[in-house]
Amino acid sequence: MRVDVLTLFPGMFAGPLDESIIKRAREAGLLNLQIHNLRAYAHDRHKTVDDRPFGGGPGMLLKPEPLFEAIEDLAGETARVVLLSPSGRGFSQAVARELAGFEHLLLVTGHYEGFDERVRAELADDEISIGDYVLTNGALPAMVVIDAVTRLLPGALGDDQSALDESFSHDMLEFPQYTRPAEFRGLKVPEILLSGNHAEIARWRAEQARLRTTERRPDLLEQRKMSESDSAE
Ligand code: 9D3
Repeated sequence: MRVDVLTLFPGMFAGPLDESIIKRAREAGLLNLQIHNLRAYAHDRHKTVDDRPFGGGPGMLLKPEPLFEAIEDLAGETARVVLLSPSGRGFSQAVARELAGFEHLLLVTGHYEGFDERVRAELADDEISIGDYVLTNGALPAMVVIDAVTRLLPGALGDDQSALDESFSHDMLEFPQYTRPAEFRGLKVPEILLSGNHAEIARWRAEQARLRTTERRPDLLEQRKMSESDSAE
């Protein structure tokens, strides 16, 4: 998969995408990632990329001209153009799966108060937010999307890890896990896990997962009920 990123802060991308699974996916040729500085597409000698909103109000907007030229240049006819903005639809595992199905993504990150609306209307295929909190710009959200999408590319994960992921869908939190030693600073591992009784262990884990999900993420159980009733004839 090819992923191009258009950003005012290319320096933010050095580091997080050069480690671990993303690093390996890039080295293996599964991910061809290129970071582009929007400022390189500015027209004037001051490299202006933003301006004040018509009608007044706080902050600045990204001007249409550099964005149009950059996106037309980088997207060609092939790329899925995805804006990162607080007004986007919520990112999720399901959206990551959708994006992983495209051969070429162009992620366009905003800042300040956002994009001139004509960019949205004419160039964007999708617009994504990673959650309801305010960040300083869209660089970290773009990296979150790249991370979640890359690990879904065939061959990016070890076989055991991907198989594990399939059986454990994202509608339940994980059960508590322990490793050696069986007692640490007087803190004991639950007896059942040392019993060797695999049926009992499976039952205990399922119960713990459900208790934890009820406590922390009741919304996940509600979604599960809804998808169960959806699929019942
Ligand atoms: C006008 C009020 N603000 C919207 C909540 C303006 C604004 C604040 C921060 C516009 C852009 C930003 C920078 N954030 C992003 O570009 C961004 C983001 C985020 O802040 N939270 C979650 N997901 C995303 S994706 C892009």
